[in-house]
Amino acid sequence: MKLFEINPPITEIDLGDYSIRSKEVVEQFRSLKDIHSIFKNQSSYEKMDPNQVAYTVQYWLPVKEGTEGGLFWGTTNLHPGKVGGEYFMTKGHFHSNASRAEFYWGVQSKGALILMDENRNTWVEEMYPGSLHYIPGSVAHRVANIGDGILIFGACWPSDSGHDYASIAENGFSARLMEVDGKPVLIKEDEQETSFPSM
Ligand code: PAN
Ligand code: ZN
Repeated sequence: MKLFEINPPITEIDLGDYSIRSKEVVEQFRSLKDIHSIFKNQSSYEKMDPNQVAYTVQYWLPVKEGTEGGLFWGTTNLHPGKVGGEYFMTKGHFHSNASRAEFYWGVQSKGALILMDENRNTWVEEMYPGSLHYIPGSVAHRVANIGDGILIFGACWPSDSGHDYASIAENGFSARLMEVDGKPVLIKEDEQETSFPSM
């Protein structure tokens, strides 16, 4: 007698590299030229290949963007590199729906999660395979690759979070993660120099 059917899941992740296999997956590609204005040293950027990959993201969006109560899932592959001593990093954003929180976790290689609250206090959490990060609402988040290989991290956030990139494009974070004597150091922005070229 057949009591119930066991269906295959509609989505799978590879437990090695966290790549997602799903019908609803959306791929995003960011080259250096797409994100160059987030870096301090534009003259160093001018000497680099603008088409080199900075990061790719796979988004699994099982519900429509903006749905209350739903969840989204993402895997980011952030390439290693530096622009004038500043590590390759994601654009970074606040959530438009400010109360919405997020989980990040490290999958491969070494990273730094740069967090900034609404009062522009900035701090950093180390990322490594197995590190787990709770990003509260109203906290901007960006990740820098401080290792030698491709940094992979996972993310899960509410489907009605939205992404506010404009505030970061306009005002940046209040500190930058730079390599100094071979080590990552968080350097506060000079308050006079907080304006960024718009993206
Ligand atoms: C992540 C990010 C992803 C890329 O899924 O969207 O890592 O970073 P940027 O969006 O800052 O370019 C997330 O935080 N979602 O909310
Ligand atoms: Zn987010």
